[in-house]
Amino acid sequence: MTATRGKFITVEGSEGVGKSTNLQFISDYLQSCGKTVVMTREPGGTPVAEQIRAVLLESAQGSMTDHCELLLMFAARADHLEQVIRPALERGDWVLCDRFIDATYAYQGGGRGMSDRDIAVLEGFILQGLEPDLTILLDAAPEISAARRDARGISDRFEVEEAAFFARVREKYQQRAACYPARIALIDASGSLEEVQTALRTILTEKL
Ligand code: Z5A
Repeated sequence: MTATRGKFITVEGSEGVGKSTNLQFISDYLQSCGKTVVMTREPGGTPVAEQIRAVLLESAQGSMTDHCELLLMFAARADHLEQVIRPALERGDWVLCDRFIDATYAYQGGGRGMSDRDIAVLEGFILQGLEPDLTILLDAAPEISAARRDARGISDRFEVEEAAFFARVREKYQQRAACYPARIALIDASGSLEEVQTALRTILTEKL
């Protein structure tokens, strides 16, 4: 990375908790501070990674093994990192990504029960030491995020999982926030959008 490397910000949390809504808010805030922002998402962000996303989200439930799912997440991430994230950071742009590596620990690790050690091996191989400068974790009880998701009315292969799956996902996210307090800022996302965005503005001002 060059001395002018941009910053890498990721936004995480359970389904429907408000990531996309707040990603736009963060992007607007950063641009008002004069930053060039590349907004992207995982799985996805390149033509091939978007095709992998479609396989991951639209396949029938039970149609793929947990190992296949994990490797597809990292295959999409490898393409995204090399084609979008690393070049943008090298240019000095700020990359704002809807989900990244913490989602893998939360969903494939917490949700599916795969081992953190196996995920860490793939993380080392594909990320080569790159980590976000800041991760915003939007946290809310599963009932709240499920209600927001249902109001929006779309269900993918993950969203049809049982409540216990999402409880494990949330627990793993919370564990990671406790393990990496300098990088992961946990925001209570159960309040109104205005309350959440006030908290976001405070964190962005403090950290960046
Ligand atoms: N996945 C994985 O398993 N492993 C990985 O490594 C990665 C991903 C990277 C796709 O993610 C799936 O991939 C995901 C995990 C898996 N599946 N699940 N579940 P995704 O990010 O595309 O899918 P998603 O989590 O369902 O995101 P989403 O549908 O875009 O939801 P969101 O971005 O969190 O929420 P939103 O669309 O901004 O808000 C939902 C609604 O709530 C909307 O009407 C808002 O206006 C409303 N909202 C938002 N905030 C508030 C507040 N504060 N109050 C009231 N209403 C609100």
